[in-house]
Amino acid sequence: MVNNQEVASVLQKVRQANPLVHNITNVVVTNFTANGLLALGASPVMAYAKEEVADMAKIAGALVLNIGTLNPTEVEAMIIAGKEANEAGVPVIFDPVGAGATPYRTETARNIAGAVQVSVIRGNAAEIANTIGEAWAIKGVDAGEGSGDVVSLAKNAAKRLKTVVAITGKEDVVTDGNTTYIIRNGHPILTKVTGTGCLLTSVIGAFAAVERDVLKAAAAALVSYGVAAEMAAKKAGEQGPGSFQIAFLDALSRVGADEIHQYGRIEQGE
Ligand code: ATP
Ligand code: TZP
Ligand code: MG
Ligand code: MG
Repeated sequence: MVNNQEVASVLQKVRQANPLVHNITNVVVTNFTANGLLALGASPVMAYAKEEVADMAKIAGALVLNIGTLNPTEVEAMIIAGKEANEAGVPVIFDPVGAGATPYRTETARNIAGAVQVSVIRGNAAEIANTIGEAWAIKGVDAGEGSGDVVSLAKNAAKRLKTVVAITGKEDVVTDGNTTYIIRNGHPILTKVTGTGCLLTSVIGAFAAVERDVLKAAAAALVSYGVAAEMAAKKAGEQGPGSFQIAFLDALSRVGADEIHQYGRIEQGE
């Protein structure tokens, strides 16, 4: 059972180990992702060329693949990096941004999930559903509401892909197909800043780099991230998304055991 104590301990391990996180991500979120990882206490690197991704992936603590602004050259590099990470035992975290929005994205998400053994896949409900070949309207009204269907979707995806699945939204669900956690942290203003999902995927990478129990790592990342967002919203949420974004980077660098114990809301699901 992952509780706040364990969350705080994995967070502390991230800060102590300063893990190298290799990101192949989208052009929208690159700077925010690097700054977010630095604030948290990880060491980000972005490397995209197919000539170097294998060498970078194998020395990293985690590899993050994000198809937000995909193109064929980048997808090729992602698969090269992913296979090398698998060889080297480096956890691969996958964010199938926009799967279901266009056939190319959907097909690419499925291809990556098939070619690379992914440790954690994180997305909204529609992205996860479309990655496993289930129809789920992207931005469908059901996607972010309740947790019943989302829990079965997450478990189903975890079993199909043999991986840990994190579906985020108002509530986050994370499961390995057998054990499931529901996390009720975060703040709606996160949806007004682009890249907060993408940065979260990379933060899961930082946690997976220091904790071999991937489900525990992902759950700890979700709680820590959500609590940091609450701290930032309290401080600057009233001023708007711009001030919140800056306050959020600060909060990622400050969130610690005290705040996790006070605000962490993780419980085991069915
Ligand atoms: P989407 O494209 O659906 O917005 P995303 O990739 O941006 O997806 P989110 O699901 O928005 O990712 O998750 C990013 C962070 O925002 C997570 O920590 C999640 O818990 C949080 N979050 C999203 N919506 C809410 C909400 N309504 N209330 C609280 N936290 C939220
Ligand atoms: N367009 C392509 S990728 C991207 C946009 C706006 C960023 C998406 O970031 P997130 O974290 O899913 O909100
Ligand atoms: Mg969002
Ligand atoms: Mg996203």
